[in-house]
Amino acid sequence: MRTRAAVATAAGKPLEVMEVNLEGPREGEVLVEIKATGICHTDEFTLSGADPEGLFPTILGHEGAGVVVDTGPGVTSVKKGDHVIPLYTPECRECEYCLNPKTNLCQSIRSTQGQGLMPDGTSRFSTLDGDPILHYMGCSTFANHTVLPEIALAKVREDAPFEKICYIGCGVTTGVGAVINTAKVEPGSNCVVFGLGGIGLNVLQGLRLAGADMIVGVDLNPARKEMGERFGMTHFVNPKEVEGDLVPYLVDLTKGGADYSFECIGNVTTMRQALECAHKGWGESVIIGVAPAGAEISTRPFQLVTGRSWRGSAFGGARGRTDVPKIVDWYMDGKIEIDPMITHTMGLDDINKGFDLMHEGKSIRSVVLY
Ligand code: NAD
Ligand code: AHE
Ligand code: ZN
Repeated sequence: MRTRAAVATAAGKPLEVMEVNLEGPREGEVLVEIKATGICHTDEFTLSGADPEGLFPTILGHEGAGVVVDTGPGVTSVKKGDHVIPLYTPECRECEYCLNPKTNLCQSIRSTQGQGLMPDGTSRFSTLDGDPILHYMGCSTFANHTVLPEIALAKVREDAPFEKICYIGCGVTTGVGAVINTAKVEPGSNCVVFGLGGIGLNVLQGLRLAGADMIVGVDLNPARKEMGERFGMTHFVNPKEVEGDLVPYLVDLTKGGADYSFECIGNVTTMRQALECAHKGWGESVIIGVAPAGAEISTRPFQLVTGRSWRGSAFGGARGRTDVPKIVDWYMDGKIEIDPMITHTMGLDDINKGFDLMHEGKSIRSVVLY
């Protein structure tokens, strides 16, 4: 079939909206019509050329929601008409990783996914001239139709609006999940969140849900103060307005250091600050931000010797097929908010405007509606 897609032809270039060919689903695969997709900072990161796994030409996008249109042979867990959220972290429920309760990082298709290919090593997308176009993070939600393995689809309730729940495909689950699944924050904790964008605001609402006491947000953009307060932030710190070093300022503010800190920027300097503002003896710092190719983190080992620990969280530690439908329920039950974070919507033809708004710091989430 043919479908419309925003194609990333090369690093650093605007996306090009065009008709592409899409082959139907093979064994264990599913054809999905994407109804809405968010634009995450990770799409921008890969498009910029900073992602060591970034390959071109490709169809980016990994924060979508849609409807099953067709299924390949052997598919049993979803059927035509089901509402689904694509999962860049699949859940096969069989691999060594899925069988280990300590991780959500299913590895059953990770190597082909990282090469922009389906599990059988081929791509379903091509140009109208027949040149292959790569998949991205196993999702490619910047195409109106896409093909995914069934293990990479969470089936969700049908009364949930696509244009909101697409955000659960990455940002919401990543932020809320990092608090609940990864850090397992206890009520009464003092916490610091670096970066109050599409991920950091969801960390804030996760902390509110977990019953954290002090919730400090750190961002260079003053407009994020009001937004952060809406999602439970109790104190805002703009590093530009702090006299002297940020770390001792945060340690003082949290009366000895954060029980938990979260880095939601992707900057190795703020990763170090997040670790070092954690409480001596027990403070845990969770890295969520994705740093550019070649970047490395550093700190004095004494920071760890004296009881701080450094951790990371991918997709909020969530097992997608199991946890994503529950997060959709939380949204539908009013337990978490999504609507105010979706600051802009646009059609596929205007997708590059979504990237501009992100660069300008004007949007939290832009959502493309098909
Ligand atoms: P975003 O652009 O919406 O937000 C980033 C925020 O950080 C902005 O508010 C910006 O003003 C602020 N900021 C930038 N530099 C800063 C600095 N030096 N000090 C303080 N604040 C600063 O991005 P996002 O969509 O929220 O994504 C955040 C990061 O999380 C990205 O690196 C993204 O790739 C990553 N991410 C990781 C996962 C995961 O599973 N680990 C999932 C999604 C996104
Ligand atoms: N390809 C990059 C790393 C990208 C990365 O860290 N991705 C996160 C999800 S970001 C979603 O917005 C993730 O889940 N990683 C786990 C995985 O297996 O990719 C690089 O540095 O090579
Ligand atoms: Zn993302």
